Amino acid sequence: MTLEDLGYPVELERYRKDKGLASFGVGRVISEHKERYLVRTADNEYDAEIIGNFRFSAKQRADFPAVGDWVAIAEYDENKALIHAVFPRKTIIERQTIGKQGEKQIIATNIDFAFIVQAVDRDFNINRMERYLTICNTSGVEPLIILNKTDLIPEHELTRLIATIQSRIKQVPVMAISNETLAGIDQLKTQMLKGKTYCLLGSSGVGKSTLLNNLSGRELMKTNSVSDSTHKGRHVTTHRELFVLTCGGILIDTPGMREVGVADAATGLEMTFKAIVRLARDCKFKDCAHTTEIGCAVVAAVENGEIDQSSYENYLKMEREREHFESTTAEKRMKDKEFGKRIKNFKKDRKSNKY
Ligand SMILES: Nc1nc2c(ncn2[C@@H]2O[C@H](COP(=O)(O)OP(=O)(O)O)[C@@H](O)[C@H]2O)c(=O)[nH]1
Ligand SMILES: [Mg+2]
Ligand SMILES: [Zn+2]
Repeated sequence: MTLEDLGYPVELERYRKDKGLASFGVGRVISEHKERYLVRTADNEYDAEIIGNFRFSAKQRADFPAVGDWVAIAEYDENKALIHAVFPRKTIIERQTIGKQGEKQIIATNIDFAFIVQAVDRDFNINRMERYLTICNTSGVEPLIILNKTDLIPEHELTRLIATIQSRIKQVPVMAISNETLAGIDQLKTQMLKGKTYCLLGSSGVGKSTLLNNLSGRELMKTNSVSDSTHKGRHVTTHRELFVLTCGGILIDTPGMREVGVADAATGLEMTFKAIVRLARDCKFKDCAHTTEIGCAVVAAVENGEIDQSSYENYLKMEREREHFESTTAEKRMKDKEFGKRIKNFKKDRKSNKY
């Protein structure tokens, strides 16, 4: 395997030399478990850890390596290595960390395309689709909607679902597949580009791992939602999330997500809800909440059906989440600053023998 097969971009070669990292090996993080990383290089796979220095200089969670990252490593033993640096990321797919307000969690990095996977049975949910879409749009990752398990519904029902999606989500391709009958799988395969990185986004149980296996033609990933939880307990070296497919594409299977909270997703929201945001901007009222105001352009568009009511409600919900995220991080920053000041004053006072 070459680094190009793993998706290595030429730009990083420049960066590597400029930063004096040329003497280190280069690899891609293919899984992470409790600060242990599995790193794939051109001809080896390493069980890697970050150098001690790294932990001290890292200011936040996001500074640590994540699946999809390119890293500079040094081998210290057979199949063991230390990670010295994380190369700049082209894209970062992240969401609001569950239970930790104002914090972001990286799902994967250096992704070119995302497959937003939903099953056509009970999982089907356009609001959630818009959520994933917002996350993709925020990070500059090209989305593609995949409807799976089409074997479970009649043709006309599928046609209706696709029409429903397209009336609300414009300009995002929708593909229908079945892992059971393999309908649409070959077509999907031919669309995938060599050296580009794809990631699978979607709830647990929608068929992401089964799709990965079908795209690779091998049993690479354990399937069914039950095994998702057992993956967590497994040793890092047996658990992989990034795969190079025979079609040349690189595919990342992320663990299923129960919640997809949006973080600082202003750009993404604007892209996902273009029509709504545009109308809101042109609204004649200053400080309009665009909810009940008579004469508001957005309210009028919802009323005359130009904008889908549920899409609008979904937008408002995510916009509130985004605002909440922003105010919590601002608060945190303020606290950190005050804390920093107190320490500084304390040191000053100590110098002048106040203590
Ligand atoms: N009927 C049907 N079942 C599927 C299809 N794809 C996956 N499944 C089943 O759905 C369950 C969850 O699949 P899995 O790939 O583990 O989902 P993941 O959690 O998204 O990775 C498994 O029992 C699969 O066999 C499909 O196209 N049709
Ligand atoms: Mg899975
Ligand atoms: Zn308004």
